Amino acid sequence: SMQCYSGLVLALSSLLGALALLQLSLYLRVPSRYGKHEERLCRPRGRLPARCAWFLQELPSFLVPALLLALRSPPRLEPLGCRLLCCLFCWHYFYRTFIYPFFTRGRPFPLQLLFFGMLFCIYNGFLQGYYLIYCAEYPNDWCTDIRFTSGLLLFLLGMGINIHSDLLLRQLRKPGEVTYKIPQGGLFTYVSGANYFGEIVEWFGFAIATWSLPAFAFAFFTLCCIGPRAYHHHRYYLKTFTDYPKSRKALIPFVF
Ligand code: NDX
Repeated sequence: SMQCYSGLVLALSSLLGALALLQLSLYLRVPSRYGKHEERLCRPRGRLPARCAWFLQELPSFLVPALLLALRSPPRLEPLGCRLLCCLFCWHYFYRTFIYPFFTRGRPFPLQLLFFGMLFCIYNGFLQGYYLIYCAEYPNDWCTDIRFTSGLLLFLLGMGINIHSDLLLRQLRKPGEVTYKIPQGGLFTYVSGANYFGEIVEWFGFAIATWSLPAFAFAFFTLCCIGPRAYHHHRYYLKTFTDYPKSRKALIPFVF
């Protein structure tokens, strides 16, 4: 049966950090090619409807930790913190897999990126789940620790911002439409990447609540993955709409 190999956790977390840096260097200058940054040349055969693509891509991030949690024998009942934190992770990906895709009005998604996205979700789902279920040690009163409570608060706040902002984006289109408009309302009043800002806050909250290397590595990865994308979205809007609000920042309200 499985047990905790701390060397494995260290190796996988370091690789995740390295991938984050690779992403940052790749995507600071050119954006990742999906959504509004996809090249026109791409053949329609190389794409899948956004619904299927997001469902398939994110499913492993829900399934892998959920299975690890369910199948661990003997079941890990103590401490409560481990199960709770693992459930938070699964909760986010339950939303991202079973709810978000069914409402999206996004363009068809490139198969090649879908493939890498899925690999990433398997990798990260395994790392976070394995660490929390087999390795993490928390005192029995972790649920009242300031790191757990403040992290959980940030997680929930970030998730709220992310879901609300994605909802505002979705409402910019009628079903079947694929055009881009200026996002309005909510945190979009302050930043072009309001949904990304929420997602980043969420995963840093998760990292603080778990106080773990794998979760900090994932929060850093998220920052390096969608941070540059927010910047490219911002540039796209400034280039496309002459009446784009001048005071709006790219990612962080009032700062950047
Ligand atoms: N999926 C995370 N790397 C990614 C997919 C791509 O969940 O090879 C990371 C995730 C993957 C990436 C994933 C991992 C790294 C990959 C990358 C591809 C290359 C890269 C694999 C897995 C890679 C190395 C080198 C390391 C191997 O038509 P449309 O689609 O543009 O429509 C959009 C619409 N919209 C508008 N509609 C009208 N008017 C406007 N002005 C509009 N602006 C946007 O709204 C969409 O339908 C929708 C949202 O669009 P957008 O562009 O704002 O968000 P999107 O990027 O699609 O993300 C959707 C949500 C969002 O909440 C975001 O926070 C979350 O998913 N997300 C996304 C990416 C990664 C991630 C979270 C994370 O790291 N935690």
